[in-house]
Amino acid sequence: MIQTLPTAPIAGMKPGTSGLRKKVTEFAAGNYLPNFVQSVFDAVRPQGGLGGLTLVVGGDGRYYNLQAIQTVIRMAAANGFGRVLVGQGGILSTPAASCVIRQHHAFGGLILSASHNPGGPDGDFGIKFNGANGGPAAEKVTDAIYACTLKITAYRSTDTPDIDLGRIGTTQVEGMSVHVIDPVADYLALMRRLFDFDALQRLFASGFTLAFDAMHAVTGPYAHAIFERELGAAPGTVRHGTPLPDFGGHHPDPNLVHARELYDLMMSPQAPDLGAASDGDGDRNLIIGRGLFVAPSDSLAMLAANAHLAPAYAKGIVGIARSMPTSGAADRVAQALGVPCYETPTGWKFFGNLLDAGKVTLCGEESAGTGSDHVREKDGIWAVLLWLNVLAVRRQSVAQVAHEHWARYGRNYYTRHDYEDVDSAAAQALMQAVAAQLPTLAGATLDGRPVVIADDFSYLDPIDASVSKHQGLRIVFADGSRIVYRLSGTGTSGATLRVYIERFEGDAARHGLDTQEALADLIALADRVAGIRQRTGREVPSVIT
Ligand code: G16
Repeated sequence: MIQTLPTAPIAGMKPGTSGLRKKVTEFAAGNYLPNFVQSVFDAVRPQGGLGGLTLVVGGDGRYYNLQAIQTVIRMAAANGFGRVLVGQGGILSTPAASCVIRQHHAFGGLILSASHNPGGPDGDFGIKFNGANGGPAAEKVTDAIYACTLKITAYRSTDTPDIDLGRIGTTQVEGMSVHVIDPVADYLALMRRLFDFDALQRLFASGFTLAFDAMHAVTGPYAHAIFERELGAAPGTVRHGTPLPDFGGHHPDPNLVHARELYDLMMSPQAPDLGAASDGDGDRNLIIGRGLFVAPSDSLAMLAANAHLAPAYAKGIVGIARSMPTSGAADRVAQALGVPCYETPTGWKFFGNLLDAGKVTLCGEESAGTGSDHVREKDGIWAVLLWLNVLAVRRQSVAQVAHEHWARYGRNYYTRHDYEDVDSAAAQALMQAVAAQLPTLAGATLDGRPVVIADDFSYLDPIDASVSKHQGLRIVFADGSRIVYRLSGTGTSGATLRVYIERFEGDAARHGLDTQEALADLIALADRVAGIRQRTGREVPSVIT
C-alpha cells in the first residue's frame, strides 16, 4: 500500500563535491535517508510527473547499501516510477551506473557510495543523483535538492516486502517493475566497443603481467570479468577482488598510502608490467609502472597524447578538460594537438556540459580521476584498459612511455599535500588568512618569483553561463609554477586541507628528479604563505601524492 508519511527537515543535508556523504550512523538514523531521497524526487520531478520513468539504482557494496536500496525501491514505487533497474547484489560501480542510465535511456539514477571513504558500521555512506546524461547532477540541481530538504513535510513509500536482490529477474512493486540486472554486462559491452580486445588478449598471451588491486570494493566483479575472463590475464591478477561491506577494514582510496602494498610490489624486483587500483565505487584509478608511479595529472596528459591508439579515439580527440588544481601537463598536449583545454572547478559534474556539447573527449582530475565521453563519470577500469591498449600498440613499458612523453612535452612536477581531519575552524582561518593576502600578492614577487595571478578561482561555464565561485585559492608565478589551497568537499570528519604544488621543467636532464625534492622550494613557500604547520598543528601532511 502506498503511504504518505509525515517527516520534518533534518539539518546537514547539503551535498558536497560528489553528492551527500555522512557517517552511516547519521544516514541510518530516523528519516535521514527517506528525507533525502524524497527531496531528490521532488527537486527533479518533471512537469508531467515521474509516472512511467526509469530509475537506475546501485552502489559500491558498502555497509548499509542493501538496506538503502530497499528504501529507494519502495519510495520510487510510491513516487510513481515505472521501472527500476538495480544491479544484482545491489552492486553497480559509479561508471557502470552512468553507462546503464545512458544505455537504457533512464530518467536518472541514485548511486549509493561514499567513494574512497572508509566503510562499515562506523564508516561513511553516501548518495547522489545522476541525470539522464548519466552524469552527476549540476550545481543548480543539487542546490534545489538541498532546498527541498529544508522544507520537507512528508515522504512517500510503500509497505511492500524486500526485493530479492541476489537473483537476476523482474518483480512488481505496486505498479512499478524492478529489474535486477547483471551489473557488469552493459559496461563490458561498452568496453568491448571502445578498445581493441583482440590486441589486449594477445598482449596477455605474450606474457604481459598486471596486478589490479580492487581494494575489496566494487571493481572486483568488473576486473575479474574483464581482465581475467575476457582478456586472459592470469588468475590472481585481480587482488582483493571480493566486495566487502567494510572493504576488509581498509580505506578504499587508491593512493600511495592506502594502496601501499601495490606500490611496494611495483617498486620491487617482482613487479609486474603494470600495477593499477581503483577505489570504493570504481571511478578513480591508480597507475604504477615497474618502478614508476604515474601521477594522475601526468596520466591524463599521457593518455591524451596516445588516445588515438585505441579504436574509440582513433579519429583523435576534440578537446581536453581538467580541474583547476590538476597540473598543466594536459594543456601542453592539447596545444600540440591543436585542441582546446578547459579548466573547470574540482568535481566531475563540471565536465558534464562540455562532454554533452561535444567540446571535449577526455577529462581528468589530479584526484585520480580520468574519463572520456563514453560515460559521464570518471572511470577506473576504463583508464586501465586505455593504458593497456596504449602499451599493447606501442610495445613499450610504462616508464618508456612516460620518459618519452616528458622529453617531448617537458615535465610538470606536481604534488598534493593533504592535511586530514584538521580542526574545521583552524582550516577556515587558514583559508581566510591566505585569501586576505591575495590582493597584495598579484603583481608582487615571492622569494624572487613574480606572481601573475593571485585569486579565488571562479568558473564561468561556457555552455550554460553559470558561475561557480570560491573554487580554490591560487598563486600562479610567471614561469607557470603554482601553489593552490583548497578545502576538500568529500571529507566527513573535520576539514581536509589540500595544497597543490606544481613546477614546469623543460630540461630533459632534470626529468628524473624526486618530485618532493624538485618542488622543495615551493613546498616551503606554501607553508610560509599559509602558516600551515602553525595553524594546523601538523608537522607533516597526512598524505602526500
Ligand atoms: C569527488 C568528485 C571528483 C573530485 C573529488 C574531489 O570524487 O567526484 O570529481 O575531484 O571529489 O574531492 P575533494 O573535494 O575531497 O578534493 P569521488 O571519487 O570522491 O567521487
